[in-house]
Amino acid sequence: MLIKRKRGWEIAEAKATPESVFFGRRAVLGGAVAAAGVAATVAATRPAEAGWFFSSPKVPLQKLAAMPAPLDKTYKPGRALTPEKAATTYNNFYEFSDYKNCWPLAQKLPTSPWNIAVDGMVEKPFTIGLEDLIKKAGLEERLYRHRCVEAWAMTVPWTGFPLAKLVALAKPAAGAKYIGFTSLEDRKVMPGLDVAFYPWPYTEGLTLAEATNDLAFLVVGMYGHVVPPQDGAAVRLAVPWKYGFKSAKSIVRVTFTDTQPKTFWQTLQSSEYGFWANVNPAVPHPRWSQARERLLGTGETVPTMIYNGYGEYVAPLYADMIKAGVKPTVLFR
Ligand SMILES: Nc1nc2c(c(=O)[nH]1)N[C@H]1C(S)=C(S)[C@@H](COP(=O)(O)O)O[C@H]1N2
Ligand SMILES: [Mo]
Repeated sequence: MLIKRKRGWEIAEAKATPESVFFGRRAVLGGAVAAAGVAATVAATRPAEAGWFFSSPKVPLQKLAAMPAPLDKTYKPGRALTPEKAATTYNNFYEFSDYKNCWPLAQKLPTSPWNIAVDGMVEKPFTIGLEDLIKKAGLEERLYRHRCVEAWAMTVPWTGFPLAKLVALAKPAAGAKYIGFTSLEDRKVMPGLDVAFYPWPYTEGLTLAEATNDLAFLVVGMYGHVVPPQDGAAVRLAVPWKYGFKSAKSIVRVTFTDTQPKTFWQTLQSSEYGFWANVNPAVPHPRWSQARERLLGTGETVPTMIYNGYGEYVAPLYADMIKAGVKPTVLFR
């Protein structure tokens, strides 16, 4: 790193992680210079480091339906929940910064009102306000494991509703096969957008079959209250059997198509990040092993599970592809 910075509360975790993993995705860009540019932007805009950890994030609370919502007990997390502070102060949100401690920057995100445009191959394109959508869909709580491609992981109580409910509202046309997701791109509040080599806006995609699997969840809350900006307010995805980058944050557009949508990480580096990105401990990232993962909060490392442990629900989605001989590096990277 060209820029020396104090990581304070991050240090223990940084020590527990090889730098190649911790800084892995930045390194691929060969971007010492670029990274320095980001660091300079962050340094210029972030509050003084002293007191970060102990000052309140001042999350603007929306008047959403009551949380915590009833817990859906179908999906067992199988391990302790990550302490809230650990999960909400160690983030990937490149629109703000490629540093994990970008949460103070994200407090500028305007989260209310929040609208989602639904377009492409649907009966009739529309825009819906989030509060309206929540009224129609209802809310429930789910305890999900989350596995970042960088080999850190967490276990989070999310509040939201199945993505399938939005798909049903959208009434996709007969030929629609995929859904593309677009994240907010707001240069006034997101300094990371100035880093021009990233293919902004952040985009992701799922097949319609994946999107209507009951596990695919649209998140508006976390730990029993409104999801904080740094975790993808006002609405984000949780697709727990895939690497974390598939779970787009701060979604403003949902587009139904008959062709596989272009995604942010695949566009940036397709040899390392694919469209499918299903978790598999046996298929390494080109630059590191995926066999184990480090839990936020405790720093403990545990074995990674295929489909992040959700195989009983999602493996059938890929059975035909596997039978047809699709390469593991296509399905699991
Ligand atoms: N718009 C947007 N969505 C995003 C990202 C991002 O940088 N921008 N990072 C992704 C990655 S790599 C992960 S691991 C998760 C992180 O979510 P968290 O910060 O709530 O843990 O968000 C995903 N969604
Ligand atoms: Mo990630």
